Amino acid sequence: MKVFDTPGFPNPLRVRIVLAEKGLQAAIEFVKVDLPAAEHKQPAFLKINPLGTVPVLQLDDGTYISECTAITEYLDNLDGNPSLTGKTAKERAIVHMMQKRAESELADPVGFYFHHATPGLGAALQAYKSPDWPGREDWGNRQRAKAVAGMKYFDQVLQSQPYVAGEQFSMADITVFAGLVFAGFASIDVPEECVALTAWQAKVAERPSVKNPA
Ligand code: GTS
Repeated sequence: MKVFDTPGFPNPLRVRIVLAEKGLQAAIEFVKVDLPAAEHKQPAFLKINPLGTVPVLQLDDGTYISECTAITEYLDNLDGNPSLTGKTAKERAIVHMMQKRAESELADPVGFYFHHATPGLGAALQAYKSPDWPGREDWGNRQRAKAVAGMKYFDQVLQSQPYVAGEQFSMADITVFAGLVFAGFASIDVPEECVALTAWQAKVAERPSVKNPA
């Protein structure tokens, strides 16, 4: 299998943590995509993912799978022993619920803020990400506030359970963790009062898959 991505970037990190969690590092050939140069917005890449985002997984039969959630589902179920996406119907529902919240309330708003209210990754990419429009920066700054509210929400969740979706580490933890990595990159601090979130972040950072992602 191949993964098209940009090492060190937050969504690629999500899949690289999954690969390490599942012990699949050796099964993957990585193909580097030059994100700041907007390589992922050019026709060659749009053929493999029309939405122009990384990461993308290519299966050995040539099938392309984009979206971290879908890639994680595939990789987690390859061995018939899903450990990151839930086993029972209830577990799967809760993991997916929290995973969606991790994207919509934290990771996505951080990205929107970064690309709309800051210089982002420079001119080549910003031309695709955030062409000028009235109110763009104001909207971006409101996304920053949304991301901080998301941090407070996850802090509240983690006050009463060890992981984002309950008792076990899951795909939802990986998404919140990557969202916080992105927030750090975008200089959005975790509020000091979010003690549970900060403690959880330190605990997750110690996982072998997070210390040594694929
Ligand atoms: N929902 C997508 C997923 O789950 O894969 C989001 C992927 C995404 O936004 N990836 C970013 C990207 O390709 C890379 S990163 O910033 O997360 O590292 N952005 C490029 C773009 O132009 O949207």
